[in-house]
Amino acid sequence: MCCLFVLAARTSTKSLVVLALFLGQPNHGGQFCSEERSFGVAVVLLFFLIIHSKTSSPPESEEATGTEQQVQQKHPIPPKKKVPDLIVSTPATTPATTTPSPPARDEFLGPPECVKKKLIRASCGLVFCPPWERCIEGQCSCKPPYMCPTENVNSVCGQDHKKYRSFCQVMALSCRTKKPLMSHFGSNCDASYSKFSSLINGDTGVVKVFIPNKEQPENNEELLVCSEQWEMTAANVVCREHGKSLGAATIGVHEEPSQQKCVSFRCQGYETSLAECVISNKTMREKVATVTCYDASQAKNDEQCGFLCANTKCVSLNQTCDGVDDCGDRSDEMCCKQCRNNGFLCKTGVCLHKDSLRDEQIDCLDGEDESEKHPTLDIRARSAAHQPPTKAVSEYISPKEEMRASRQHLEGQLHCGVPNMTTVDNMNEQERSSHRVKRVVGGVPANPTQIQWQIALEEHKKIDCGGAYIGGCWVITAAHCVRPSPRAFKVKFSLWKKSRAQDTTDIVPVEEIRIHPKYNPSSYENDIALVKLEKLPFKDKCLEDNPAVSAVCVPWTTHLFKPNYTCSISGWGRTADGRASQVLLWANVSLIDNCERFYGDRFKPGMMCAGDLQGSVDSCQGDSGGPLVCKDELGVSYLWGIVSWGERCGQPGFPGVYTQVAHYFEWIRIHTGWSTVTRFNA
Ligand SMILES: [Ca+2]
Ligand SMILES: [Ca+2]
Repeated sequence: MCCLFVLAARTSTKSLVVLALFLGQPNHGGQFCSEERSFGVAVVLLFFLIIHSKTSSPPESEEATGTEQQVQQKHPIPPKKKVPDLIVSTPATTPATTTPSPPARDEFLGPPECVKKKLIRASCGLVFCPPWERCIEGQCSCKPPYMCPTENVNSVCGQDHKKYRSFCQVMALSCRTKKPLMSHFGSNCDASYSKFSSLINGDTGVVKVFIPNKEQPENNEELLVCSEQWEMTAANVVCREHGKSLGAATIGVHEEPSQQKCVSFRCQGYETSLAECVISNKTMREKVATVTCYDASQAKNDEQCGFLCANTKCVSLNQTCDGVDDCGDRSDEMCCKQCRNNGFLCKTGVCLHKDSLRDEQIDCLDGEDESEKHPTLDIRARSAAHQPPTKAVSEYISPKEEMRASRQHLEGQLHCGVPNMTTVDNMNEQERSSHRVKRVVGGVPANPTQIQWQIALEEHKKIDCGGAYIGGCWVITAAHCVRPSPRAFKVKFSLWKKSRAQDTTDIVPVEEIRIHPKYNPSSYENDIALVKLEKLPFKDKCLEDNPAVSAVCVPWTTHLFKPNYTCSISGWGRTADGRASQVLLWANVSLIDNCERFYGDRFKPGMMCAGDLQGSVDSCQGDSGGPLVCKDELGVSYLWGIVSWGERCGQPGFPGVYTQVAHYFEWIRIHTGWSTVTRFNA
């Protein structure tokens, strides 16, 4: 299949003329249409002339239809098929007018179509898995314990009197057996040492814990739980520890006439025992925490229940969307429009506990909870948490450091999405004299080393397609740009002028081309291909270190960026005068949802739209296969789309269509391996 070129022009009257033309017809044998190309160029010019003549007067609808027909004749229209429903979850959108029965309308919880999906803690399209789990097909799954990091970790004693290397390792084992295993941090674990235990008083509901003192076993302590920080999250954990799978029903306060020694627990919700939570602030109090565990017989039917958790537990409506895991499976926090009680709303609609803000762990997919625009609530508490658990006075037992180390270890495996700014700045300096580049929206020349993941795909000495470098030996492009003959292709890194290499340009031969097995050249479904680069001689890498080349991150979830988000596209897009741009161009585009409204059933799952509904040339810049890149809240760039096809772009109602990269995450991961494609949930 050959060549979708997107052509764009900007006329003096600001009418924007754009054509998407297929040069030649789709074919099956992977033949490339070099002969049709000159004919195609003539057609391009002809179309340009037709359209250009119409831009001087306001277009009438009949004329527009005529143009559409002409264009569509060039566009292969697949046979009419029933379009499968596109799965687009947009918790941020307003609920449909027909609201299903419960849950009742609430200004915090919703929308209902999200609630119906029964999303939980393990729904890793929306949240992160803990370090001992990885995300497979949208669900967190237990990892083998050996995959836990081994540096900067503290040993842990298990309830089985065995010593384990790290918190992560114990949790990975617990994850598989679904039974509590952790007792306490320490290395003296044999049977002569006591273990962590907890007790719920059958009459009062008062929670008592026994915490081994790893330094001085003679100072082992029996303590109550202080009521100040006592929340449902921790109450659920202690009930689960005692065999109540649905956790706690209520929490409360018990007052004693005299002061008692107590500690506070802060849990995340995934724990199988209070031993795995942060234990802090040993103090004296008259008021202590109580719990009553949830009995399955307490279950109410749908009408009586304020909110029915995914695990069938019933909680009240005002327990939803407050950042506290009341359900025990987090299902009460997954579909929110706003958060109660100072919870923090991620753009994915998940409410976080207020303590998750600026705690140095990314909790929102886009990192917004760690963005500098949010002030830290308690800087002192944070710096105390930085110290090793043994030295911290208040948090005397805490897996937080371990969690942080594990996440850092995992997330530090891959560097992507952050260009090398030194290179950009240096090159800018060099180019400043000859090219004064104004950074405005809309197809402006890039700086020579600005878009460091952009590649040019050269086929038989001709560049018709772009692509994106995702790290290792891998490049992603559109399936319609390639055919399975690696020798015909070369990948050009850090190319700026299309026809002339710059100092930083690297040209790498291709070893293999993997086209998506379900790519359909007539409908452009699954228009994605992986290009595997040839290794350097006697080396285990495919390109020499190049400060002007950086990998872009591969998004692992379709929830990372929402409609209307501004992203950028780049390529050597052609202009209406038929000539390709000599230098790499870039432009801003917005993500557009419900693209069926523009393209009907030609818009398929795995496709995505972007552009400008007002009709701007921006959406058409860039060659096929080129990257559409979105930046998250921490400045990390993700390859969100691949330029695939478009029609009459630049006119209202015809946004550019892109391959939605996140939709193909599993396919990409299987071919390239975890370490190439993702920092998170791996
Ligand atoms: Ca809640
Ligand atoms: Ca956080």
